[in-house]
Amino acid sequence: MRSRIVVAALLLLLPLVASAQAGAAIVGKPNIVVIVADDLGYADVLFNPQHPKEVTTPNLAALASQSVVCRQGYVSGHVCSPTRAGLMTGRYQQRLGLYTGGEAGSGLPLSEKIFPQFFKPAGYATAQFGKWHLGPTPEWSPALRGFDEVFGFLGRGAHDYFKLNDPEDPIYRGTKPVQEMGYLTDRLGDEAAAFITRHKAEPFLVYLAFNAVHAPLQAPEDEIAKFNTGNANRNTLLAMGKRMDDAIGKVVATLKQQGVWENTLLFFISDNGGPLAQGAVNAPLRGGKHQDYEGGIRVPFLVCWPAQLKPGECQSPVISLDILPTALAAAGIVPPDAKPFDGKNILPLLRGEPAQPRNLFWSAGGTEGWWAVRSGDWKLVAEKGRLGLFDLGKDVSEKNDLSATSPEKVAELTKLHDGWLAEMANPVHGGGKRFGQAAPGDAPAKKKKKDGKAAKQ
Ligand SMILES: [Ca+2]
Repeated sequence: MRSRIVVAALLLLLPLVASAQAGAAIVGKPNIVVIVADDLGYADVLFNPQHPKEVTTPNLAALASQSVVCRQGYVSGHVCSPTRAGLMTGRYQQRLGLYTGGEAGSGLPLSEKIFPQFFKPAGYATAQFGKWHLGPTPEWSPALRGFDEVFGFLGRGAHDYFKLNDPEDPIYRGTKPVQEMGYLTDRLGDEAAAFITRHKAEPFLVYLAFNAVHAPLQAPEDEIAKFNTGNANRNTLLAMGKRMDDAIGKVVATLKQQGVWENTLLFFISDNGGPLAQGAVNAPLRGGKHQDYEGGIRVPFLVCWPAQLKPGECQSPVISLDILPTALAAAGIVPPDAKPFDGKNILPLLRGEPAQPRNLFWSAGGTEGWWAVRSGDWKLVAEKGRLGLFDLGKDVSEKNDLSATSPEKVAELTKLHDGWLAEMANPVHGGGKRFGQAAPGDAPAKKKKKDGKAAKQ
């Protein structure tokens, strides 16, 4: 009888032992902070040596000096929403049929396991601040998809920076619309900093997705007055960037003040290139947002982990899809039943190990007509069927189209892209995967007789 009692007592204690062990395992796990700027120009940060002189981002410059600066950091989409779908899943968003902003913005399928859902079971406190753009209505809320705390907006890609209590486009805390005051960029920084302060004693995941510097061009007047470029749009854009830089400075300062800076793995990217029409500068890259030239898909990209990564530069291609697998590797989390990531753990690369060959792919689907592939330094880019071939090692600005002189390279890269595209799902909003293709499932075009009437089939 006594032994039975002892066994029963031990069984009762087992969960406590298990939870204590889990608690012990959690100690030392890095905090993960993912900061996403919106539509930020490649050269509109001080840590790009080719920035125009009027750019003012001192906090990002200080962060870069403590980071690995990824000079060939890409995103998986040339507009907001597709990139975010890829970031949240670590997989090409095209695998879900999400090629365009309209497709991804209509809703990242709820069946997909996303970033916070990998971290929450490992004991992380999770929070999302700012722009979601992966589903327009509350059933798509990040608060229902693994984020413990949410402060931000759902609807479209943009939000007014001053009207924070518009019932037509609410700011949500969790799933509830709230009445707010202030400048949205400031508020997002404040909220992220407050979350970090509250959760400093446990590992946390913060996804801070600024809508800055996306349209509408709005900034406090006193901030705009600090810029005098001769271009009113650019003055406002720079003021928006400065305000975001201030908010990032506040988050970094809070991590330091709370004693968690050393063991925080922080990523900073823009979701796509800067829109030239709004005065963004992507030098020395060609093009901008909405394009698969480098200016649309190569972005400011920092990775900072003071305890583990020596500051410096990475000259090998990396992509936003790598962020989730890298964060999981850093946290020692093995995804139990995940679909295979397209992204890779880039910690070895960031520590200076040699890069492994990899190919990167982009596609905005048939409706927009852009696609691209990068293999080594070669890049093939297509706009509505018009091909351009570039050697990025010699021509980062994509000025010299080599497609006429290197047709074999065009064929090789086209084949690579075709192979990749064949693995991707059909666009959820219909149409072909590639410009000029018929919509999948469409009846084949009817053959016409010589007199122009449709033949019976
Ligand atoms: Ca964007």
